[in-house]
Amino acid sequence: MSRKFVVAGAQLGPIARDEPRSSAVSRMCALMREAHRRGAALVVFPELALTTFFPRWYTEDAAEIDRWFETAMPNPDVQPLFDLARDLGIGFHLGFAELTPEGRHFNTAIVVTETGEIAGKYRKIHLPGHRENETWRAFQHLEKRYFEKGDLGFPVFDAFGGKMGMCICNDRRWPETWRMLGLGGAELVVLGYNTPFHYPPAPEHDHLQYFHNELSITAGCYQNGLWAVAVAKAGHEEGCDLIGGSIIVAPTGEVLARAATVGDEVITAEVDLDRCAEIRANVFNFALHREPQDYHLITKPK
Ligand code: CDT
Repeated sequence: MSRKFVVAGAQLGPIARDEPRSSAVSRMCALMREAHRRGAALVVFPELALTTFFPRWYTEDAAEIDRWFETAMPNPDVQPLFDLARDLGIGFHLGFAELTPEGRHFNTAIVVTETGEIAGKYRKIHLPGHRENETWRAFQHLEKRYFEKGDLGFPVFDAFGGKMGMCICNDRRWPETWRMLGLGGAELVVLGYNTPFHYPPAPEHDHLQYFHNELSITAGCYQNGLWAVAVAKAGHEEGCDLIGGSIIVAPTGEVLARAATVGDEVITAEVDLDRCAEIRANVFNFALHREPQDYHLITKPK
């Protein structure tokens, strides 16, 4: 496969609490068709793309929570997306809540090839928010309650003619995420996010949400010489405003495409994986310039 191809980000607008998965999947199919019409080989959907962002509600009822999770992937609700992708010959990235046969809960993402195979899987490592009901907040952010920390590390895998990696939402704010992916050789990182505009512990930063999103992703790309497609679930969802700002970023840190709305929207750009070398063979030539013997604090247990 050519190392030069079009990628698409398929931003989703809000998903209502009572919106069935079939509706979310049919919206994603429409976006996938549009991505294909624009020549994309790969289309990236957001974090937890099949449902509303349920960690905003507290419950002690395990059954109530488990209904947001997928026990198999694909499953009958999601099969139309897999079928359409294979018919069109397009790959995709999908974020979803995963409930394993052992009863473990993860915030998960997969990359599916144009032939319908799952080429890579990632389980979110940096889980933000809190465990208990904090009633002073305008809304909850209970990822620490409902998910276990991912147990797959930061895998880098072969797909779309290059090396790919994933991270999920809060992971993108951590330089360690990008460095692990960069050291693993990733050339294209795909990620989804659900980022509320309002951050209850530090509301004085609310106006910086879009800036911090781009700052984190563009720095991660530049400092590791890799491409990224970062895609939001956006808009006014169940009383909570989620930022949009989905972007496609080059290894130079330049933003090549940016969503203009907070609704369902496709963005595209041409990716040339060989351009990673512009950075990796030069300013961030890891073999030549990294000094890990002086970085011991980074890996010291907390
Ligand atoms: N989904 C997710 O990880 N969201 C967080 C919100 C801020 S922390 C409560 C993020 O980093 O965008």
